[in-house]
Amino acid sequence: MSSRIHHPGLRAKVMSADEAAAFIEPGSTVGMSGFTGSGYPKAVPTALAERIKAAHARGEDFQINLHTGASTSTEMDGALAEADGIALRTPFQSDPTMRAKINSGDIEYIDTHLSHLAQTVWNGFYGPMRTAVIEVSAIREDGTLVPSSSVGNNKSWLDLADQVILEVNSWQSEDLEGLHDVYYGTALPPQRKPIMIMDPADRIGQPYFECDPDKVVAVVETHAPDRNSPFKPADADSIAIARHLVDFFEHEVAHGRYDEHLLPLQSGVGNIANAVMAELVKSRFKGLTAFTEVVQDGMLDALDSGTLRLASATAFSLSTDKAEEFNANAGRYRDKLILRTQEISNHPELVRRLGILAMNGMLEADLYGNVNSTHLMGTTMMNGLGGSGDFARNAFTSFFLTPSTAKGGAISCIVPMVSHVDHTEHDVHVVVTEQGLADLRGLSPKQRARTIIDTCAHPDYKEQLQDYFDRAMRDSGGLHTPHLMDEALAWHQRFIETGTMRQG
Ligand code: 0RQ
Repeated sequence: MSSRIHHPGLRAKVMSADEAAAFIEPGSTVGMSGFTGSGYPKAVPTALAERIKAAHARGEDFQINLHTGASTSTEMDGALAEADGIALRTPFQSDPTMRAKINSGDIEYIDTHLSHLAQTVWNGFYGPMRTAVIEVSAIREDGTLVPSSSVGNNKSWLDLADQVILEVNSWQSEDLEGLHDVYYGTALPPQRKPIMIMDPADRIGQPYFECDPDKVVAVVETHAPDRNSPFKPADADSIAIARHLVDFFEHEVAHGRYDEHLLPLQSGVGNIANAVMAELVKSRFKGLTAFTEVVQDGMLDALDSGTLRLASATAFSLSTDKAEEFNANAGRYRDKLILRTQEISNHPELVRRLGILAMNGMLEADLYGNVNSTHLMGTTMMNGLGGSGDFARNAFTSFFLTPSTAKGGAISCIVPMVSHVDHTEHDVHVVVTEQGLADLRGLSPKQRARTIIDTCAHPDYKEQLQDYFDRAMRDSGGLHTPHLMDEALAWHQRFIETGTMRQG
């Protein structure tokens, strides 16, 4: 029996993952833990997928609606999608099988701002939540729960669900205890109060989840690592993008808009975000803070080097090696890391007050600075917008980053008109590609278009974009935001038909 379960009543509820999965009913709504590959339940989802497959083999219907914090893993999202066990998924995913079934129309997916999901579930828009399946790193004697490597929406799922299944994962470091800040002060309007965070280091909650032990129907013990996908070594484009950003930070300090400690950083997921942290570690900046969603490898390095003094997030998203290293030294980070509930880590009130520098990846931007983060060629879901919108709209400066081309140059990531809009031109201050950085602040639409073509477009597409813009200036109905409406999305159609956006 695990030494991590200190509550006698809950110790008596330990059972196998198969037995626990039997509590989940067909057609019900389930809230599971998990955020960018960390802190998701490791055993019950796989057991549930097997149960669903067996039910389907008997000719019975069995699907659930699934809410999480964000993306999980192949053994959770992948297994449940593979089993055709999901009717509805929110709010973010990145698993290839889940993505394929969303795009084939077999799974309904609602892509939503990560800070919004809990309140929409509290408000009943998705119906009642029957079961919560939550990974924790320990159960304390009084029944409170030590969170694991992500906090996400777990507090809300534990509060809302009729019944709770806990997974206690002894792979998670015991030194995580004390690192989390779970806020119980959120209320619905008109009872809302200000959220009293003035500095990313402020703590306003408690390190544990509350959970009525009588609601817990099963406790499952696991010893399994998080998903921990490896990062590719930074490529030339990522390094160039990161360098443009660090130069820009120097420029803003010189103009007195940021001080020597810049402003709290939010950095999205992926290799570019890691490269940005690596360039910051090489720079002269020290004592910075991060108020962000996810702690990646680069952020731990920045904490080690003193580049960052503190990082506040809702989850880890570490490579395998870094996760092992972190687990061996978690105590060292106790005063430098805070994991919060995602409605607080991503809260627009806090993003605006703290003056966040928000850096997020994108698929494409258009001449006017509208950004598509989610839809390939306008119709195919990639991952979801995640927290990018929570941060971008309220950021002090919102940056969107991408290589200038994709698919070996067949796609220009700067297009006349984006094929789907996640972030409007009003929320996008700076666009960065390896070619350069376009500072759009204070520019009118036509000025923005000229700046983006000049600084961000790949040389292979510059002339084509300039030609489009020149003809739009001549033939557009209105000249505030000039477009050729019959041609604005022709680049995407050309790619679909010929495999390239290049004109013949
Ligand atoms: O596909 O690997 O098959 O070639 O898209 O592109 O360049 O590797 O970029 O991994 O940084 O992802 C927007 C998806 C960028 C990510 C997105 C193809 C490209 C490649 C990935 P291949 P890259 P990244 C807070 C922030 C939304 C969530 C978010 C994302 C693949 O940043 O999910 O911001 N963002 N969260 O070839 C067609 C284009 C393309 C394209 C690239 N224009 N058209 N395909 N690709 N550009 C954190 C959280 O919320 C959790």
